[in-house]
Amino acid sequence: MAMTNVEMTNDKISAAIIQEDLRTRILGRRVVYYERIGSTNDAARQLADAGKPDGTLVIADEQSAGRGRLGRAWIAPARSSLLMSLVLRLDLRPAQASRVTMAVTLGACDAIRAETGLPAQIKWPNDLLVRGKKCAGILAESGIVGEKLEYVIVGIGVNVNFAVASVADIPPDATSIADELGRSFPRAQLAQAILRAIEVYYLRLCAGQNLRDEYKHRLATLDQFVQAQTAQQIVEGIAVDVDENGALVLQRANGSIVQLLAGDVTLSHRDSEGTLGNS
Ligand code: BT5
Repeated sequence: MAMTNVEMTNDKISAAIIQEDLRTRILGRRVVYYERIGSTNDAARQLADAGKPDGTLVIADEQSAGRGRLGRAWIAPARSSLLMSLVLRLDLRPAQASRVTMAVTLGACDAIRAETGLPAQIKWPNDLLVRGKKCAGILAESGIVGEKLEYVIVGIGVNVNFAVASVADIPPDATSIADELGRSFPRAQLAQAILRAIEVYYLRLCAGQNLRDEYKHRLATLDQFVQAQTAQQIVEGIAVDVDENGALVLQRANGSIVQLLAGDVTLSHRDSEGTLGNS
């Protein structure tokens, strides 16, 4: 879709705007807003290290060093996106930290669906897709002291009011809410809905419930043949399940089962010769 300027004239974000009629119990009860910052995840970590409470939110209009996983960059034009990070403190073991990613990814997915009507889906482990294109990414980073998970910082980047094709360095398999809706969408309204939706899952997680079934049902790749790139290897197989810690369970062609805790997944297909290719 050709859209050159989808920036809204009055799409302001501030701590007061986010907190107005927010109606959450924990998330966003404290908000720190920056017009421009390196990375909201770094700012949130500093606040967490300084003892700021569960649910503290950092939100920015622009990042000069926004990042994804493995040192990758997260690109967002100023005032175009949601760029925010939560300080979350809950009683989990370090090995269970990815349950927090599940809660946040689920909440963001539900809120985008409910607010915009767009068919958002989860791409394991931390992306949101609309019609197969990435519109949001989640970056969770643990704060571990000794054996204890002291906090988890979860960053959420959502492409909202810009034409993705107009921004260099954003890959072509990305999209924005505005690209998909054909009109801009108020960022603060979406941010509030995301916080409310995450909180529902977060409270369930804190109460000891598991989010595996909900997460699984929103997965774009369930029952599909996928190729997963991990730090060590490339694994191919059918994505048959997700375990309680969010690990992707793949069934390989020889029937063996592999569980992946982290990685990047590409949807693959078998061509007529039965060999594999990416789509
Ligand atoms: C992610 O990493 O998708 C996590 C992104 C988290 C961003 C938020 S913004 C607020 C908070 N503060 C931060 O500094 N970060 C978080 P990953 O799965 O590694 O994907 C990164 C890859 O996505 C890049 O290598 C690009 O290929 C692509 N990418 C970069 N910007 C994008 C965008 N705006 N939309 C879609 N894809 C993008």
